[in-house]
Amino acid sequence: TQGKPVTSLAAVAYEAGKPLSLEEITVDVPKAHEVRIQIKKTAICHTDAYTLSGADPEGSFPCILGHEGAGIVESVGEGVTNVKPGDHVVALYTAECGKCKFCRSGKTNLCGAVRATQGKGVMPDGTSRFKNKNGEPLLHFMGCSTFSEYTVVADVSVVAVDPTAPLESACLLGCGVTTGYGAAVKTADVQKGDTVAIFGAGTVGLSVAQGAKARGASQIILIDINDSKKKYMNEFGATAYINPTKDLKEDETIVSKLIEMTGGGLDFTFDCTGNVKVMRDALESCHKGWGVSVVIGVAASGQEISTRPFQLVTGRIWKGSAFGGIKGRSEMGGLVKDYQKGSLKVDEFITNRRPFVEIDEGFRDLHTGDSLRTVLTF
Ligand code: NAD
Ligand code: AHE
Ligand code: ZN
Repeated sequence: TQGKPVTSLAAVAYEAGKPLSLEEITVDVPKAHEVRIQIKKTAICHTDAYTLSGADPEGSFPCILGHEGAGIVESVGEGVTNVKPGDHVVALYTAECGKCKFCRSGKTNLCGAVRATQGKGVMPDGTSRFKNKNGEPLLHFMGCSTFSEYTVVADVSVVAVDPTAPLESACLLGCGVTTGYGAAVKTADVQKGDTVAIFGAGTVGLSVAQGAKARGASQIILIDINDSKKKYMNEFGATAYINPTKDLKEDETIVSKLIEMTGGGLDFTFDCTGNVKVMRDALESCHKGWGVSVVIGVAASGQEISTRPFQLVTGRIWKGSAFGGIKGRSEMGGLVKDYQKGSLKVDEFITNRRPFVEIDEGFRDLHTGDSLRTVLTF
């Protein structure tokens, strides 16, 4: 197949809010500094559902969604040196070129190399490698497009991983697990004895919990409005669970309850819901003087956060985290090693396994609230 377009089963999102279309598409050859991957496993992250719903201001259609995927390099374009055909790889929606202002800063995992074209759904040369049977181009998504058996990504957007690690586990490191774990251990840098509250007990929130536990947090409080999430709390190290729609007394708010439970507020809080009202509660339940609230959740187009500036004047810090602050190409190998030696839980997030053609059911799994990750197999 090297050097030729390939036919690929894909789930095409033609329009926001419309069902995905399972069809055969054509995936072009990788150009210079591009890599064609045969995706073996892809999971569905809440962000895929968010963009499909039409809530993402960057969502452009028709496109091929999916950004939590792992597979095998099928072919590479000219000038690619970081991976070769046969390598087991994870696609990275946060690229790492190592050369741009962001990469060189040492201050962030964000990379400027391909982000502008990535946001427009095209490869760095401004064109797409996907087309449907009618020859119409289909857009890429988050630089990954893992809802296609074959995809093309920029070389800076892919990392090779130990081939002995199962690809179904590696794929979860492409977003949810890494995002939450990294937000706790890197962005927040939780320390032994710290108190932590996590709003939203999905894969991202529970991964924050496991990061906080790894750091020796003294209290890890999970907040979710869906009680089917409570059963996961012990597995990932949470010490308490609150459903604010049921577990509060009449004169309590989630903020007052958390402040009371922690003798003044949390050292760290995390929003893993994408709800801007929840983001405010997360900030306001931080301890005066030093509490840090980390926004991870992705809010719909037009939504804005607000609080009284006095909350910040009195020492609370509002910050955000993308991909857990993790630099994908430099740090993925370490996460895979942690997984292999048993110190990073990954498989525990796989609650459903399905063939790729059941992708619609996979989205339904996500919306029932009972599942964590559905892994789809090509
Ligand atoms: P998920 O759907 O699996 O989990 C979200 C959880 O939040 C669910 O359990 C849901 O019941 C709960 N929830 C919803 N509204 C709530 C509320 N008002 N109060 C408390 N809990 C509430 O999603 P996920 O895949 O874990 O992703 C979580 C969020 O993080 C999403 O917004 C996603 O888009 C975002 N995300 C961001 C990054 C990043 O790098 N910043 C990466 C991955 C995901
Ligand atoms: N496109 C949206 C924002 C989407 C967003 O915030 N994405 C997260 C990753 S979610 C993964 O599941 C992120 O890391 N963003 C940083 C980046 O560079 O995209 C919008 O509002 O325009
Ligand atoms: Zn994601």
